[in-house]
Amino acid sequence: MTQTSPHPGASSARPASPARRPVVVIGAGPAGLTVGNILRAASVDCLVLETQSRQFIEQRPRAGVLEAGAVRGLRRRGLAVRLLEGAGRHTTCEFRFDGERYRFPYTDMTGHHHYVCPQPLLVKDLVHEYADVRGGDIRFGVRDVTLHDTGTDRPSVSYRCAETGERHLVHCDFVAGCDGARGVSRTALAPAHARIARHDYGIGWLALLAEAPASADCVLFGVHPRGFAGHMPRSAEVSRYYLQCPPGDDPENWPHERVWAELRQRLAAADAPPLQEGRLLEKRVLDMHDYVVEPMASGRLFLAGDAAHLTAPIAAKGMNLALHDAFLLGDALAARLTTGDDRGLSGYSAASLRRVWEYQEFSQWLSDVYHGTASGDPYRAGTTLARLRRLFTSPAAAAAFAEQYLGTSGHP
Ligand code: RFL
Repeated sequence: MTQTSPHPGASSARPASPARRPVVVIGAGPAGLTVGNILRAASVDCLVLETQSRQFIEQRPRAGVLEAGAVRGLRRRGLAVRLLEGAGRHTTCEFRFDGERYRFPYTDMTGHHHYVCPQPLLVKDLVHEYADVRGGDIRFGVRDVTLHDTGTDRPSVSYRCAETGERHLVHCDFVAGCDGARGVSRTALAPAHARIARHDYGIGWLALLAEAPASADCVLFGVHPRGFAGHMPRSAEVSRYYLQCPPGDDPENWPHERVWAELRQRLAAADAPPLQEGRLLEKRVLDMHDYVVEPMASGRLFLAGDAAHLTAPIAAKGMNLALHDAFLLGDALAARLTTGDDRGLSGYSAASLRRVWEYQEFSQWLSDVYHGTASGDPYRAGTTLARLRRLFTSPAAAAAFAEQYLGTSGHP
């Protein structure tokens, strides 16, 4: 069993790269920072390597909705406690189709709700806790991160230092690959042992951030023959919108006027208040696709979050899954390195993948609902509307949807 070494301190007077750490965590997103924080709380030393600057990751806009289970998991580990105390809550969502509004008050139905938590705020909080409070070692702006010998008992990770350009090699017992969809960890999995399942929806979403207050008191889903439109209130100043578009579309094809005209049409419904329009702060096209790596571990390398699986933002599950993985992996690594208990690590991949596949299936289901009426296929349009109406006429169908939407299905 590996002994943890005394910790050298936080970020200010940064010592030279360590020669050895029990764990090297690659990537400082929600997954990597949560794993790092759990390890530090257990007095296990680790090194977090991140290609971007601290300022960049603390401002990168992405997710905004956390499930109650993820919030419980963070609280239990003493993470983001104050941030989440002040977080807003979503209790209802509203579907708009056939020119009507259909409210879905899931908290009244189930007692559960979502938390509004912009990802940059969570990341900022997790970096602060890891580096400034728990004294964790983190290197920003690193280059050319390379994993070595992860199939052996003596893995290592090398990287180029941001300031000096020097190459460093860090020996470790375990590597946590938390470097997201575009990282390098996934490529280090032994090809003979890992399978990547992929799905392409053939659909794009224009993801927009508007400098405008919310246009509704809850999340809106517009299911329209011209394409899906979504609205997610974020803060008093900024709101998120989505517009279905062709995959690979150029955001420049969507000038201000076209965006708002299209949102007005797709979110139109009887008695709906007008949209609060504003300057567009972000405009990017996301091609909707999913992948799942199975198993999520090989030798001494364990993947977590988007590095292991991508769920298109259709069902807003990615950050929640990343945190779920990180809780399991952080706890398992801490148990292995402090008591020698190996059970968490050996069951990690199977336990994570159960929830991953559950959310993949929900994402498929929801994609059919969101995009069916715009498919050009009258048969799909008809079945989509039948599904939607059932949510508002069948308590059993409503309960099943609420369970998956809230992430409470089969989970305490
Ligand atoms: P991240 O957040 O991508 O973090 C990975 C980190 O690794 C760094 N990195 C490397 N570091 C070292 N070496 C390398 N070679 C590296 N390569 C990359 C990166 O710079 C980065 O800092 O992955 P993580 O931690 O797995 O977290 C996943 C979530 O970020 C992601 O699933 C969510 O953002 C998805 N998502 C949503 N999830 C939700 O649960 N609810 C939502 O409402 C929601 N909305 C969204 C979303 C994702 C979106 N985009 C942009 C894809 C909305 C959008 C628009």
